[in-house]
Amino acid sequence: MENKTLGEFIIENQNAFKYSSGELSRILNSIRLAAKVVNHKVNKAGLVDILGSAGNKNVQDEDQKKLDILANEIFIQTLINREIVCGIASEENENFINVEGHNNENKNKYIVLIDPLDGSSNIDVNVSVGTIFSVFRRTSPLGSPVNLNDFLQKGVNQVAAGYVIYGTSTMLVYTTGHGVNGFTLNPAIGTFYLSHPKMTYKKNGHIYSLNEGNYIHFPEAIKNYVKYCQLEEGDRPYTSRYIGSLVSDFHRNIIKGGIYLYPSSKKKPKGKLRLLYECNPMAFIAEQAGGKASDGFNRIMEVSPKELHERIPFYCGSYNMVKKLESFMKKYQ
Ligand code: P6P
Repeated sequence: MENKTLGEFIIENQNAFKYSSGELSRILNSIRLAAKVVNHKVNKAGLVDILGSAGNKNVQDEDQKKLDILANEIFIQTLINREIVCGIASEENENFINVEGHNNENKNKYIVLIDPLDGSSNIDVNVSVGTIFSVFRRTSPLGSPVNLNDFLQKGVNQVAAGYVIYGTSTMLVYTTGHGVNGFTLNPAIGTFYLSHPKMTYKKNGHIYSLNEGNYIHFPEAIKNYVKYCQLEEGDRPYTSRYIGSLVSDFHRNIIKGGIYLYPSSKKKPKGKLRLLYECNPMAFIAEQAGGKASDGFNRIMEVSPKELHERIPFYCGSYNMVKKLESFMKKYQ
């Protein structure tokens, strides 16, 4: 029997979701549509002159690639046009967006946080990039404008999270708290098919992913952990694999087993990754796949956010590997 499509899967599982009112399904469907449009743009990038810096800087003071801007606009417009969310926050926007409904009556209850094109520094060198999204129920009263606290919720409150990886094939991987499922796009007909049902981490992986170029700036605990990974002992040495695109490194590790690390350093005391629209959604997916996500000491999804674009050290992957990393942080910190 032909593999189930993402559309069929969303409908089938809508009833399993206790708050199902169809709104969440419509959000997932609009992300599905936007992902196809961005995929088309990303795949064409080499052909059409939309590569290279757009000359602007985003809130992270990083060069904005034109595709960053395009992907951001596509996801935001797709969500706004369908009037299915009351608020949106994006890595590319300094402030969150309050979505006005018809005659200013917006009865929608969900907000979406998004990193529209993560790993964008890889765009020009034809390496996989991705989109990361996180969905919460608003905490402020229905019908009123959203406020910052709607977005500063702990990751444990997420109702859905997922990523799109624009790689050798384009995949959409997501969870609504009932496990993790991966869908591969058939570009010939523009349909996502269930290709990776019930994605689950190996408890013990043999891959570690971090930018070892920052080694001298790492905390002592991380230096010792890297040496531990490289030691000829037991099931080690591990293999070092680092693509420099979170979605790609995460995706390889959830399939093969492994740990992704973005530590704090002297240069980046809070690390580089953003808590709200990178670490929390990836942590939700990791935990739903039997893995673990930590800031080195605490469960990522228990951290109380203070700012929209705050950064946090991030260790995520196979359960026992992250546990081991945390033991190093405790012992050497
Ligand atoms: P570095 C991409 O910019 C990103 O946010 C993640 O996708 C990636 O894992 C990381 O930063 C790469 O950062 O400092 O190693 O180049």
